[in-house]
Amino acid sequence: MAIERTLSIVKPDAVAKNVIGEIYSRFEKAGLSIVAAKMVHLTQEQAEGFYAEHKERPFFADLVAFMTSGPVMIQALEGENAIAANRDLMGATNPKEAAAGTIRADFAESIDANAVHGSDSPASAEREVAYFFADNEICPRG
Ligand code: RTP
Ligand code: MG
Repeated sequence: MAIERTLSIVKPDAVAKNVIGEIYSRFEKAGLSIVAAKMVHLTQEQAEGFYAEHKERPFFADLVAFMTSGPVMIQALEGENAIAANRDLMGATNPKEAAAGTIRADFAESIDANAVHGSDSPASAEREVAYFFADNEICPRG
């Protein structure tokens, strides 16, 4: 299995609920290591650029408004199959459809306030990690 990196964000709803540590614990218990982290209150420009792939979607304005509504915790995770492993931990986009025991089932309120972001492919992981972290801000394990 491949060691990968993926970009994870604890979204404003989960930061406000004070569950950053509980979410980090799930990453670590699943064998994912935090190799970079920072807390940021995203600007509109940062959020729009990050979610640029969705800019024609009807929910884009709401998504950007939500992602700039409070601070987020941004981390790069590293481990075996990290991209899919993180998506498994997160659960479905809509928390009503998220499997029991997933982060979104346990902490998310709605499809908008859905607790976490995770890269969805190797290409998006590479772009998203580089969007928030310079090479010298990442501390690889191993
Ligand atoms: P994310 O990018 O945040 O990890 O979420 P995701 O891959 O599970 O979902 P994605 O399709 O990339 O959508 C990004 C975020 O936009 C909001 N969304 N709203 N109202 C809607 O139909 C709708 N669809 C998506 C969600 O907050 C989702 O996390
Ligand atoms: Mg996505």
